[in-house]
Amino acid sequence: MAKLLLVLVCFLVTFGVTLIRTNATTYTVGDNSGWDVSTDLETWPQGKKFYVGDALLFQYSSIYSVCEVTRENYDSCNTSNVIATYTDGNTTIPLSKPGEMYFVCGEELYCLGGMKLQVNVLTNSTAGAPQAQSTLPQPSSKTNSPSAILPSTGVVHNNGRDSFVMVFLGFMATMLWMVQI
Ligand SMILES: *[C@@H]1O[C@H](CO)[C@@H](O)[C@H](O)[C@H]1NC(C)=O
Ligand SMILES: *[C@@H]1O[C@H](CO)[C@@H](O)[C@H](O)[C@H]1NC(C)=O
Ligand SMILES: *[C@@H]1O[C@H](CO)[C@@H](O)[C@H](O)[C@H]1NC(C)=O
Ligand SMILES: CC(=O)N[C@H]1CO[C@H](CO)[C@@H](O)[C@@H]1O
Repeated sequence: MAKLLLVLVCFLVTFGVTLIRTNATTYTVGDNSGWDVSTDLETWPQGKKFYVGDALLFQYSSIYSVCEVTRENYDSCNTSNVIATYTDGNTTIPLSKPGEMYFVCGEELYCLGGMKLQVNVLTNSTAGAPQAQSTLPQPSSKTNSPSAILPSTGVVHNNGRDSFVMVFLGFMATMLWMVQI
């Protein structure tokens, strides 16, 4: 019985970690309005948390472009020296490192008209999840408490972002506990 349980726990942990790791979010900039001079791009990022591993999807018409720029050039809408330029109309930009990222429209006038975006990319994602393995129960352990069986609390530290996973793992832990009795 203990062996079966261990296998189940291993499976769950693996499954849970996979679930967390594949939970990268792609944000469509401006939502349905897209990357457009009429979109309120200043308020769009508010209330959102961008993590390393997420991505921004810029959707825009061919009169626009997307330029990643430095902070100085963002402030002044200076696109003479950009980090990267995209013009394909449907651009996915991965948020691969923490820190501020700045985007403007390549047309200075649109940029001055508010077509610019600043996002703060956070590190507090679940990338370090495998640490949960160190708390796996020993096969000889005779504990009956669900909290001892499932090390899920060690997995997630990001303000309820993956609360679905937590609830799911908690549910499975309870199920396991009942099966064991
Ligand atoms: C724009 O930035 C470049 C270098 O980043 C600088 O050489 C140029 O003077 C700037 N242009 C304006 C109008 O500020
Ligand atoms: C735009 O890109 C996204 C992600 O790469 C893709 O899912 C979507 O189908 C694309 N849309 C169009 C209109 O090409
Ligand atoms: C992670 O989030 C906590 C609070 O939720 C915060 O105190 C901490 O500074 C964050 N760490 C990083 C690296 O962002
Ligand atoms: C499956 C899963 O956990 N999805 C979550 C991914 O993260 C977003 C927010 O960042 C949640 O809304 C999803 O529920």
